[in-house]
Amino acid sequence: MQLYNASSSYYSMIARLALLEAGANFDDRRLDIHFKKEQLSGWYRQLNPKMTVPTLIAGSDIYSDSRDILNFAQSHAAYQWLDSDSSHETPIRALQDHFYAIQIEKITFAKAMLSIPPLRYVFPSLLKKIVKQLEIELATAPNKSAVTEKIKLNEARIAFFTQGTLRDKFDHELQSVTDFLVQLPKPEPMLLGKKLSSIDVITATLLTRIKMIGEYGLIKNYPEIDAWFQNFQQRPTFKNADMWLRFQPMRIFLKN
Ligand SMILES: N[C@@H](CCC(=O)N[C@@H](CS)C(=O)NCC(=O)O)C(=O)O
Repeated sequence: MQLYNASSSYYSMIARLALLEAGANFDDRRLDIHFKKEQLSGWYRQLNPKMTVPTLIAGSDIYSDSRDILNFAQSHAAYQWLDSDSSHETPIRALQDHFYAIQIEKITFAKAMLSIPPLRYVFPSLLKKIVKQLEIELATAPNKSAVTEKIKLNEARIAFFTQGTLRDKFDHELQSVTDFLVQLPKPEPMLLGKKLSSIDVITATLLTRIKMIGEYGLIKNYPEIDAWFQNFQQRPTFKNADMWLRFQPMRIFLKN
């Protein structure tokens, strides 16, 4: 198995942590999504037309979304994860749906722009460059609809970053994190019971990101979830999954 992913990427962290927790062996292939923009390269588009990380190749199967990789990990783990117990299927699916509705990219970038005001100009102008490049490619691209979708996505990102009040939009998006945490039951000792589940994997990734952007204070109303997360960070898988509890700009510049 090969996992194409990026060190700083939130959805890649879900994939890394899920596969490690499932005991799956995989080649960890890191991409430079910031400078070289390898997610936009021709060879990668063949694997993942949406041009996002992560992508997992498992034999002849290709999983090009972190949720699919999470569910692949769950079937690999079989009875070792609580997900294998069908009585948990409905609540797990509902929590996964809620988690995947959180706009983490907006939260992360809005926080960065609020903290470092010049980024309000840097991010939109970088995105405009990508849109221009994709528009040039559109004429000759074999998969025109994928390129059109990517242009639309980047235009939506530019609109979010440039229109309206950033602080209000940030607060609104951050509320969805609180709404997710509120639904979690009291850990005993894992989030949904004795065994680990996919909900532990995604919640650990969410709290990792919330910590990285300096918003971990919102956990103060959830001391049991805080205690669960402190314990979770001690797991070898958490350390091996390269979870970014703090922003590491040098690693981005050094492309590792
Ligand atoms: N729904 C996708 C989202 C993946 C995604 O947005 N990945 C980001 C990094 S966290 C990415 O590849 N960004 C680069 C880009 O959009 O060009 C998933 O869950 O895998």
